[in-house]
Amino acid sequence: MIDLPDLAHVKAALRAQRIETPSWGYANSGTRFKVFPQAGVPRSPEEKIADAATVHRFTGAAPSVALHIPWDRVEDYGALARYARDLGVAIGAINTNVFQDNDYRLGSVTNPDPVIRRKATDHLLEAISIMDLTGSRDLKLWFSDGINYPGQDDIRDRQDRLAAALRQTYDRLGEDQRILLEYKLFEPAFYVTDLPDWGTSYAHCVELGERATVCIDTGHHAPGTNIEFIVAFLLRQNKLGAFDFNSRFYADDDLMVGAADPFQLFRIMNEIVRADALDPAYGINFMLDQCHNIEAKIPAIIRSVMNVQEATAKALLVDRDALREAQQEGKVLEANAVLMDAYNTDVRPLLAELRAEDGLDPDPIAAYHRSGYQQQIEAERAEGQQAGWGA
Ligand code: RM4
Ligand code: MN
Repeated sequence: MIDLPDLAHVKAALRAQRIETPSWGYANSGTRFKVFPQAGVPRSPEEKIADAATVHRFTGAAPSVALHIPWDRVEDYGALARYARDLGVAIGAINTNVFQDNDYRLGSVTNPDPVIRRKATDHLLEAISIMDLTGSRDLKLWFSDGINYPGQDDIRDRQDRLAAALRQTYDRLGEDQRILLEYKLFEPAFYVTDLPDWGTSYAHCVELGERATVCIDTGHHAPGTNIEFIVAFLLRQNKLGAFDFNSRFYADDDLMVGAADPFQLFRIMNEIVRADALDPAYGINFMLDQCHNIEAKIPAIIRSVMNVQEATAKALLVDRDALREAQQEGKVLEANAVLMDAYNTDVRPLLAELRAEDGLDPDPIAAYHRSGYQQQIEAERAEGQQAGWGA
């Protein structure tokens, strides 16, 4: 008989868990074929923050919201941060955007034209100024830079240009600020992407220094990539800074985390628990980076937070002593069974109990639907321009 880990310990770990939601997840989104607008979608950064605060109100686990510049550009960032604080959430990572300007056809920080490289780097520096005003710790960098045809540009020169822009950005960071460097295999570039994988991101982070760490977007790999290996490796090197959680069946699908492959999410969280890296004090930012193209947005984000909690609870239930013993003794099937026992445990009653103990509704989605918030935003936000990828 396997001893289950002490439940008080499991509950304490789950209570401490924090998941950051993305402002753009509340806005309209779609594919290149069609964006289907939804009633009640925010028209401003403030309304996105209000929705994020609502997710936090029902889950108790999502106390920060990531912004995306320029989609969330405002006159007064200090006021925006105060607005968020009054609603019970903090401004999280600042995401930069050097992929939507006409100037970036041949790249942003890796563009062959130094004037365009300057403009792109200035945007990254501007994002740090916004962090100064909002109190954000994390600067998230994702570059769509790359080339489509062999010979189009010099692969190595582009690495030099990337390194130079990252250096300038890193040197501008305040003491408590850091860079989260994201990578993505392909799209929009189809031949070379300048930051295609975790190894490239890791190497640039090592070159930059302690305050540069890798961000793993779970949708940014080749099919079949073993993401938990990347997690384990980066944790061992102290270079895992963040996740952009989502799930995918094919490419960068940006579906709800844990929807396409809940077992993969469990395997990832298992490495996190193995490294004792769950607590916010460890410094990993567990963010969502998702788009809800056809499903209702706020319930989808609540669902996503719950999916991460469920995978985490299962990872916390792994009997570490039994696992280690089986591993040491080379008992392959027994070791695998320890993991599967935890994965196959229904943790929903445990999470419901935890929420009830904390004064939350045990069923956050049902509570959201009962709350009237959706009807309220649909009425209040009937007029005006809904937020989307361009605003
Ligand atoms: C990019 C990347 C970034 C996110 C934007 C919206 O593909 O994943 O993390 O900020 O999308
Ligand atoms: Mn991402």
